[in-house]
Amino acid sequence: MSKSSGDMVPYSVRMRAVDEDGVHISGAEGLYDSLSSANRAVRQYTARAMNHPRGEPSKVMITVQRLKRRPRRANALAVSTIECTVLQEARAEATARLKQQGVTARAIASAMRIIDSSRPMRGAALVDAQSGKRMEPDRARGVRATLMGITSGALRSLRGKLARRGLNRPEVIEALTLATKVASTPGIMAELCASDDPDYTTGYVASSDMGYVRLTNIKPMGSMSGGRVFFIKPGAEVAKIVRELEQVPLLVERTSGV
Ligand code: WAQ
Ligand code: MG
Repeated sequence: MSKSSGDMVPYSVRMRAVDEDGVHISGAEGLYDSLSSANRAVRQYTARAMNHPRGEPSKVMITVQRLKRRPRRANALAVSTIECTVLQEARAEATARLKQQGVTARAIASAMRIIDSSRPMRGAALVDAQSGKRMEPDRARGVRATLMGITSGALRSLRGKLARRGLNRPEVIEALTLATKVASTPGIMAELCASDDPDYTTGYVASSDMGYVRLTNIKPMGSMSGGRVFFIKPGAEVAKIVRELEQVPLLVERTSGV
């Protein structure tokens, strides 16, 4: 969980756990406005890494880093949920919404293959929204969206709103924070996500225009597959998108509707 407030230059705290083969088990991060809150986050993230449905980690890495610049600020995307009873329905809903954003059928098909892969990437694939071509420089790793968090005030407000819908969970808050950063990145048109956790079958599609649209049953229960695809505008400068995602911190400071 991430917390920060005021105008202080915050700390980024990041956690990553891997198994003995170096395969990803879990990760989390946030921005914190003091060393004491960063320290609390370190303890929470460590506990999470040790108790994860993907398995027991053989290595847990925690990074605490003071940022050199103040984060960019954004309002959280609005949250909605489409209850789908079967995978085909969830995929059809995702497809319809991505098409509305201008993503072609070919690019959507390419993205579905990525999220169905049984050995998930650490990061996201960048897929050209027109041609469906993979654009990220490292196709095994993908691109990591990082240096993001939510202010303590926005977090309180968001938890209240999510709780009224039974959605006050770290998975939702963290994915919404990430999706908000991704949607606010120039050159990115939309996102598709399915968790890589075998017992987490809800995913989402998102953009600044449609908000954060949750889709239940986007993957089969028990599946180790999952992934993220960021659809990029044809002709967008890939290096610039990667720099923004990896190096420019973003703080969610206000919530929208849930
Ligand atoms: N940047 C880019 N890609 C990432 C990042 C990141 N920081 N973190 C994870 N990914 C990719 C990677 O390929 C993972 O395998 C995949 O996304 C899924 O990550 O509203 O839990 O952390 O109920 O398993 C969404 C629904 C849950 C939440 C998403 O994703 C809700 C989730 P996970
Ligand atoms: Mg996961």
